[in-house]
Amino acid sequence: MRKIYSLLIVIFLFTTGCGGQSLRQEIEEKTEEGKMRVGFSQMENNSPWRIAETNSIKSEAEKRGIELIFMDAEGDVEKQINDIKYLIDQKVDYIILAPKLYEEFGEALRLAKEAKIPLILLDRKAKGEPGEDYLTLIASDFIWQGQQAANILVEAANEEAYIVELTGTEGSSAAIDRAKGFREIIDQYENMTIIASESAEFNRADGKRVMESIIRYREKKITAVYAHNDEMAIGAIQALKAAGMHPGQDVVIVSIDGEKDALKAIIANELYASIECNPFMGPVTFDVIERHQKGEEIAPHIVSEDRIYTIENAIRYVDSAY
Ligand code: GYE
Repeated sequence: MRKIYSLLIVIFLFTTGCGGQSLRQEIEEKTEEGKMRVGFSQMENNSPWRIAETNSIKSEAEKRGIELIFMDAEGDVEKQINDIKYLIDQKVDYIILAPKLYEEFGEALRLAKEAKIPLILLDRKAKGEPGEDYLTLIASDFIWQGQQAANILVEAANEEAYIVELTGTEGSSAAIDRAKGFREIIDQYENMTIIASESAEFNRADGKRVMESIIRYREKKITAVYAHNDEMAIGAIQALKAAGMHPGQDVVIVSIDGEKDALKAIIANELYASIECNPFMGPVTFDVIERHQKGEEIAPHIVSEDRIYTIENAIRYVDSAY
């Protein structure tokens, strides 16, 4: 009997054209009957940062009694698009999407919207309008991170450096904006020169490999490295050491994330600083979902607050880092 009533309410709301309200009502009906179901499409799950983020989402869902359908695209954008289609077919109540690239998710966003499934972009941007093509973006401010990395490097290098930039995945919003923010500052200094800029895919093995090849073919002395994440910086440190250089002494290195190995490298005086990129986004993400269910207004971009790790504070945070 209750089911019939629920159905009648939903039909009533649809026919009276309550728009966004009817969708929310429908979700409430569903949750009343059973658990809410949320799909999470993760781009890959193979680095400390990604694993920390995945675990944060999973444990928060569990804590709140929400069923989570987890999809790992294993770095494959085609698979990630299919994963989203699968979640839409599963008629989940919400989709959380950590998109690998910026440009390629237009169709997926459109399909979720057509299916009236609110979609939250997590940690990276995908092209589209918040509130229109997706509900909101929950992520760090990558431009700010790039600017901070540059400011720190300028100071540490006394406004003069030959910089190697190890960029993240080409076409990802994290790589695009971290490069942009960095240049906004670096370009103001005549003697801060980027001598090489190459992608190392946000991972340690490529960081090492790419750094090795840059060292081999360099024309100028390398005095600084800016890596778009810690994993690549750690790979670069290994390559520099293998080539007889002394990271922390003759090469200043700055990166982004704040993972445990990076804090250890700061304490070892090999990494100069790491700009935090907080991966623990479970609580804020499910708060957004709960607030949205209550009909509250959701801001288009929810920005994580990130700190800066240096020798001043790394010891304090290393044990609790991921
Ligand atoms: O910094 C990096 C990861 O998109 C914020 O992606 C994320 C970045 C993070 O692979 O380590």
